[in-house]
Amino acid sequence: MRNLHLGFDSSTQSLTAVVIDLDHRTVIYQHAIDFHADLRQFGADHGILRGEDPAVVHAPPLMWLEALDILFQRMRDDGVPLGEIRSIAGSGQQHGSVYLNDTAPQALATLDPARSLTENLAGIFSRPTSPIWMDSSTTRQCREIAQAMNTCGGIIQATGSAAIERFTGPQIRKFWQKEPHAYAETRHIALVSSFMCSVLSGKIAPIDPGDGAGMNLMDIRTFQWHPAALEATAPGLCEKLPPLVPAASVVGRVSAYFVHRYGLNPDALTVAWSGDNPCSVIGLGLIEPGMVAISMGTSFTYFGTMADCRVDEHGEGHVFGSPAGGYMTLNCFKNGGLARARMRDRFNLDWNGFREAVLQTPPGNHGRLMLPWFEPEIIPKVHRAGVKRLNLSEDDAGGNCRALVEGQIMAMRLHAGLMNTRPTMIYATGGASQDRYVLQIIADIFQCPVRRSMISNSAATGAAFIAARAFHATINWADIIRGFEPDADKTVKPDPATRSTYDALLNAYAALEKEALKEDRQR
Ligand code: XUL
Repeated sequence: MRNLHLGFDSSTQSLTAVVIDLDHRTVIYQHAIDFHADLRQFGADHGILRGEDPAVVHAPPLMWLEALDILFQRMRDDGVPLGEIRSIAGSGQQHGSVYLNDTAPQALATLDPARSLTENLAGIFSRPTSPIWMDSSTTRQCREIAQAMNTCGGIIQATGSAAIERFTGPQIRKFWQKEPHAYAETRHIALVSSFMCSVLSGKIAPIDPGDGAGMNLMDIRTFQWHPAALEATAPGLCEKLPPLVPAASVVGRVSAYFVHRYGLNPDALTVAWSGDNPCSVIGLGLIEPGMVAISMGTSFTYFGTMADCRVDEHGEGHVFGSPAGGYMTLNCFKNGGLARARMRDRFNLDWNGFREAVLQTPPGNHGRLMLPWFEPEIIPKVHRAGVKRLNLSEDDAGGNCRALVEGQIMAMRLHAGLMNTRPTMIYATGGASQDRYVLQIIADIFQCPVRRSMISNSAATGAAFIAARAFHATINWADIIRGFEPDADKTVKPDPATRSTYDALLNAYAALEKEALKEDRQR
């Protein structure tokens, strides 16, 4: 039997599977189901449901289940040796929560392989939709939780993050306040990650410290539920949450449903899932403290590992448990990939056209600037969406496209937060990292070499590494990930001639941002 391990990534817009062969250090298969293209019947637009209130952003969990069935079917049709997979883990979009009633454990344990997952599990939800990380409708609940936590050292010291709108605790509090009956009917609250793991395992699955830290509910030092934070959030919460377990813990064996329906090995282990950012830390090989990555997916994130728990008292950055042990820090920018797509569409371009537009203007864009806030932003905290321009006409395609890309990267440098020291190497991943010109802009703005990771699905690949690590408990992390990254020279070096241009532009950007934030607070 081969040494195969499967990692999933249940992200905002797609569900991806990556299968690795640990003996041969190769990714033998990867495939994604795109929710927008393949699962329109669930009514979501690019994987998300919007309410009348633009701050409310949910997703239908049944869509994720249907995607899981389709993906397994696809793997089987593509000849993936599913019977030789030894362990399965996964990555989930962080913070999103799934609400289950008391029929869930029995339904999960007795899945009928003759019916689809959506048919089997349609009745287990006490809330039909799941608030996800793009939801920013819980400002009031954040304030209440932060206030209640002031008596015990503050929410940042306790949980590693300020009370943040998209984090699970404030979302749970809002649910309890607005829909107390549905909250009372909720027997189990899962994260996207632990929900998907529950389905694979046939039982309610635990939460790991990587994803648990994104809830405003976990003690960031002990990796246990924080009693005061639970109390500040909603009554009876402790009984509704699953246990927290160390990263890469074995949960059990794969549910018989997947054995009978798709031919998985009944002995295949299921392993606790984590958040997409913690999984990317592993997928990118950031196991040494000080390594930094920029991930450019739906959101843009700036993250890296650190040995000790240092929290950001300004409340912008977050500290999560790293699956490799120790900690990771994370800054999340909501106006990432979707903002790029909006700008591309605004000028009717494809990605080649977008690149050509950017390259029409030189680094620094002759001082033309944009604050790319198509959506309310997470860092810096912007309540009301609105793109701001300086020296830039709305119709100037080249100027706007470059100003967007430069603005997104300058925001990362400006808010590097906890990772305040200048990085010595940045690993880039996610869709936009395919473009060399984007890497050059990152290298120039940070004046630091940038390497595009050749691991194309870093979160799903990280999850496959986590699965392998759980199976081979005696192999250390360095030995699990060694050899997967081809070592061709793909480092993009900064152009020193751009240093002063970008230093000046960054000052102008910071001033523009300060002014816009003042205005946002006044509105
Ligand atoms: C991280 C965050 C996003 C999601 C995207 O805090 O909100 O990066 O994890 O899937």
